[in-house]
Amino acid sequence: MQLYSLCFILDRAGSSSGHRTGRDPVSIIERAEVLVTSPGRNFVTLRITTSDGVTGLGDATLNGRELSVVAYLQEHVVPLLIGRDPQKIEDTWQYLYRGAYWRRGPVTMAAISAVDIALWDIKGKITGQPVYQLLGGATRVGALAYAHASGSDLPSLFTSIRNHLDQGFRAIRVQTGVPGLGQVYGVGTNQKVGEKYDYEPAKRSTVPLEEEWDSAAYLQHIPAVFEAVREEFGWSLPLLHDAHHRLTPNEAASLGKSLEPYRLFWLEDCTPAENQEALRRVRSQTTTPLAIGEVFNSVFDYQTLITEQLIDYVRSAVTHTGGISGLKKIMDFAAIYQIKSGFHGPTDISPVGQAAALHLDLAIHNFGIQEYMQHSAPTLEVFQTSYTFENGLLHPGDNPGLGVEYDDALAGTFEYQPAYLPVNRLALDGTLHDW
Ligand code: EZ4
Ligand code: CO
Repeated sequence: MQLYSLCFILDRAGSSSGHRTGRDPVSIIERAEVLVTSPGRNFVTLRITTSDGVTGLGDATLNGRELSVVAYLQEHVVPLLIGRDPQKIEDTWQYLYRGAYWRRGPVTMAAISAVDIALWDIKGKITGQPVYQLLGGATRVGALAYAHASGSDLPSLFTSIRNHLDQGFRAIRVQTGVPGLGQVYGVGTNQKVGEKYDYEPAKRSTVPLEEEWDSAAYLQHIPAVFEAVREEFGWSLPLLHDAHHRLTPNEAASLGKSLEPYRLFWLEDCTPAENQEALRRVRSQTTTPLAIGEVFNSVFDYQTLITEQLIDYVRSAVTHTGGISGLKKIMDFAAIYQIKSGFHGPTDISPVGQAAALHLDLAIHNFGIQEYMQHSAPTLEVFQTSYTFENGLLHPGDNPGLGVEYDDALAGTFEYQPAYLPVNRLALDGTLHDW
């Protein structure tokens, strides 16, 4: 008898589910499909289907490097998923991260994110609960969202801010052109009065566009922009600004100081932060709150920044940091140091990734703010969402799972097109400059 049960266990261990943690699964992962569509910009989605016919969606979009994640998923992840227990989210996460030998990196982590998000979606549908309930339930009524306002000059910037305030936004990111420079990244087409935000289009080109940059001209210009915005819109409106990693630590410290009088909600990506120690210089020189992390993909990218309290906000996306499970771990670590969330939510995070962020936003205690750029109409026809925006707050809705549906037929009409983020070179001499 004993021998029989031993054989039984061995047999199960060798079965397609491949591991022995707990009870036999009620259902198994039967199919995992990597879906690519381009309704205005490229999105990569993983759809996992269980033997019970439950489906879950995960976002795997890595802007400008989309097909590398498609290959990683198709060649190295999908074959490992088939036969696994869809309920074992944490075990699958560890299996793909710890078990891969090659840890971290944006491609690997975007792939793991997609699996993790899709499995949370499935668990929600199996249990009949929205994902935020499974994460501990709501700790707030909604997630404060911030919009992107921009203009090439002050009048067009003001129009853009007013348009967003009219839509109900209660926090605004401010970006402008810089005198003497041409197109500046993050500054959209100038809006007309009452016009809805012109979502940041993907740059559809087979090579990156090149833009000009001049840090001295930028540092000279930006404080005056914030002075003008405060004069026009008052002091109670939370204002944010993104420097897109362009400055040295010393320049970043100087910008932080010169913006202190305008009481920013945050200054984002003031300097490239792969050298985390560099932020000590910035932090010691200014009380302007700092947000970093949209290009990070693991807790180790944040280790010094968090333990030394060199930042105030974690900027990661659920899509790039190992999914809901990965980002939740980072946020729990950050909470000990009074660091809050400010999850990345541009239009290159798909509505699936955005929905996943909103469930996490609602559940974690150390929520700060959520970026909300609003996807284009074609994107929202392919990805039908249940999240709402009211009174400046986002809510993920109460559908079981994430609350996003994918329209296959429509998605199939939008073929992938190579698209790149721009690069920038110094206006002075063409030197390729930091992002
Ligand atoms: O440049 O999402 O804060 N938001 C940003 C974005 C990023 C793009 C990169 O893929 O900086 O606009
Ligand atoms: Co940014």
